[in-house]
Amino acid sequence: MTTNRTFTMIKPDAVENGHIGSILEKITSAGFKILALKKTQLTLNEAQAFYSVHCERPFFGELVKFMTRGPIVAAILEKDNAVNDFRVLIGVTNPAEAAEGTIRNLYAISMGENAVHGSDSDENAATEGAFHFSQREIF
Ligand code: IDP
Ligand code: MG
Repeated sequence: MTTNRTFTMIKPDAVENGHIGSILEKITSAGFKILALKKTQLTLNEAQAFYSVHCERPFFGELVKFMTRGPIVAAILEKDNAVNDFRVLIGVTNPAEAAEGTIRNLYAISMGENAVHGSDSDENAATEGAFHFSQREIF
């Protein structure tokens, strides 16, 4: 089943560098509707839980430290084919290889500090959205 929803975070690097507005503009211009939106900051435990699939990877410690160092903006987005279309809009993980005009190409700094998160499946989009938002925060 496809939900037509995905989940994103504007990561601490992009928030620090003043890119919240530009990134939200790219997202809505690409046809995504914002169903839920908040600025928040992950605790260490929350970041470890959110990224638990990566816990064996060598960059896990660095990732958790980065993701907790400052506020993020979390959002649930809706569009036909949301998960795949959003991955195209943000570009690949390494901004040096991200296609021209993608959010990571425009705003990311490095493989780790890559401006935005995008869910990789409908199932993870639902789990990640529920991690950050209660039902009464989704419209
Ligand atoms: P994705 O965000 O494009 O789906 P994943 O492989 O799921 O990429 O990795 C999750 C996050 O972990 C990345 O967005 C990035 O912030 C970080 N990351 C991935 N690979 C590396 C790395 O080799 N060094 C440092 N950080 C990394
Ligand atoms: Mg991923």
